[in-house]
Amino acid sequence: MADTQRKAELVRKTNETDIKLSFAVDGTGEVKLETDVPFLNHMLDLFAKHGQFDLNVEARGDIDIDDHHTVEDIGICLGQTLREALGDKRGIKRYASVFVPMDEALAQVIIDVSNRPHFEYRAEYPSPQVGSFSTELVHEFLWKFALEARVTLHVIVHYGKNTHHMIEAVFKALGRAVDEATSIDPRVQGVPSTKGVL
Ligand SMILES: [Mn+2]
Repeated sequence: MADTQRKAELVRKTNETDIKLSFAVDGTGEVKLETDVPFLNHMLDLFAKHGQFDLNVEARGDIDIDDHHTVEDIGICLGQTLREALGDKRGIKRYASVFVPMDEALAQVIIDVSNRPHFEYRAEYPSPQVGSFSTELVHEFLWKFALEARVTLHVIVHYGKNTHHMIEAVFKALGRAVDEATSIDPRVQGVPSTKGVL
């Protein structure tokens, strides 16, 4: 698999953040996360472990303001590396719909690796914060990821009581959905689109 492993890396530096990120779709869940946002580290760890991705993120950001730019820009970088890693998308399944429970919480992620960026989000959390992390940043991360990966992404949190659990279920479901949609289906000849291109 070593020669054909689908992976990408990038360095992105702005006045707000400084990010180095490498992402392997065909990984084994090997994760190294050094960002200034501990809750996001926890969520990215779940995403990569449950998607069997390799993910290495080094991110410094202007968290003296708040976590917003750092979370947003990591979403951008992850989306860009996913898109680059997939190349012409030959042979992929393209679609996935995944439910993941986390105790009392249930999340669903539906993805189409479509080259058509679109994001739908239905989630209402009982708490606006998890520790020092603002739950509104989950939306920020996911929609920038969808935009840059150029995927159609629908994220629904059906129910839950514990905000930490609800967001965990989202990131686990995202990992499993990206894994399934990007997996190679031997029945797929070429690119899975009637247009012939994705
Ligand atoms: Mn947890």
